[in-house]
Amino acid sequence: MNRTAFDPHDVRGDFPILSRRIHGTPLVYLDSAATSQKPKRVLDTLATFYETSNANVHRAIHHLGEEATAAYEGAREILCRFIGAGDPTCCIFVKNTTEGLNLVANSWGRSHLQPGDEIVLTEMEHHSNIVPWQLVAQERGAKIRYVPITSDGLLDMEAFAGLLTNRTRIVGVAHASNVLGTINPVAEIARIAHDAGAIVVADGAQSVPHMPVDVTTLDVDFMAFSSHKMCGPTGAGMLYGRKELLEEMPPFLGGGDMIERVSKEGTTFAKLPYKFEAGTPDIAEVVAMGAAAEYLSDLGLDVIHTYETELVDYALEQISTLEGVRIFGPREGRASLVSFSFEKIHPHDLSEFLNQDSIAVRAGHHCTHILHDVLGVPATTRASFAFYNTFEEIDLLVRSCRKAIDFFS
Ligand code: 7TS
Repeated sequence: MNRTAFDPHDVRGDFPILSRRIHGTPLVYLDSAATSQKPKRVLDTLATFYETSNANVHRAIHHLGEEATAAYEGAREILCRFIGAGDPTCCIFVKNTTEGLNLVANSWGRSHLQPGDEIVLTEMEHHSNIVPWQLVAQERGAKIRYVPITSDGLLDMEAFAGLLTNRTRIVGVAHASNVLGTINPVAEIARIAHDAGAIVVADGAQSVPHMPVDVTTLDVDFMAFSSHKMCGPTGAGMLYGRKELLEEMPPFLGGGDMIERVSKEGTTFAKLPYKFEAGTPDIAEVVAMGAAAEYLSDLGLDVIHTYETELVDYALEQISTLEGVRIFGPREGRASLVSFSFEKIHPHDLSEFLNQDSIAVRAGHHCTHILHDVLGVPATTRASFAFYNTFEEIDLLVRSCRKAIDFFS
């Protein structure tokens, strides 16, 4: 295999946690889809903010208040560029992908859905792009339809087109599946959905950290993603929304910072993006999320994507040599994770076994019950990669799986 020039050893030193040994063995962290590790630049940004600039935002006239506000708004501009949004006022800080998707369901969904309207989701959605829609559908009397997946783990695009009706209001789709690794053709989905008069809500949790994502080219109406999966801290995330939609949407949460004027008679709301940012935000985390986006941009999202594609191709090749393994998802064009199972080993037993070799993977349903029902397995084992992972770590994973197969047979 002809590999790219990117060398993960050049960046591993940026991540203090990667030099940990657990029970005397070097850590092999293969759970970045759950949460990524954080480089020193992000950790330093958090500490420096608290050590030098800590103050609340958008209120104090004093020097620290101005510095904190500038850092917070600076992060919004960095992230706006990072996802090609064009207009920072369309970029709303939330606490994670889940909150971003709940914002859309509660604000746009509750104010637009009528009884008999339809929401189209896919069978591979994470619960955070299902449950908020189920809640609002129940309240508004709307119906949910699910786009089936093919045996290769791709969306059945013909079935998708067939599910759209003149009652379809919303299409919700994961840009990249956290279990199958499938990268869905979001631009094509948006074109078809828009032709049918529906809006598109994309879940970018597993795509934004790993590949160049441009919301303008994809032409989505909303996209949510989390800081903690893109080398940033927990507690921060972003919802991008199309301006015309955000402007006419009612607020999601009410409180300080999101108002223009409050009187006994009622309240008028602040302009975008503040209408959707009630209360004191996760200021330091947002600032450090900006540092994470800059760190990834400096490495190059195209470089990251190319390298991670090589990693996942190698992982697929090696894992497929294991006796009795079933691998889920497409063989090509996928995000950097592999979910697999063995008929005779429970995924929890396997992950416990791997843990003894200091290898961290995730086992379970990965918040995708509907997908696991369709796949016909209660749980899978998932190894998920980031650019700081190495080919040698995949060899260690496969070697440890082989030991587990011997042990459990
Ligand atoms: N959407 C997808 C596709 C995800 O993978 C996740 C988290 C979420 C949404 C929710 O993100 P949060 O930051 O709001 O929690 N996925 C996983 C996972 O696969 N393992 O742990 C969390």
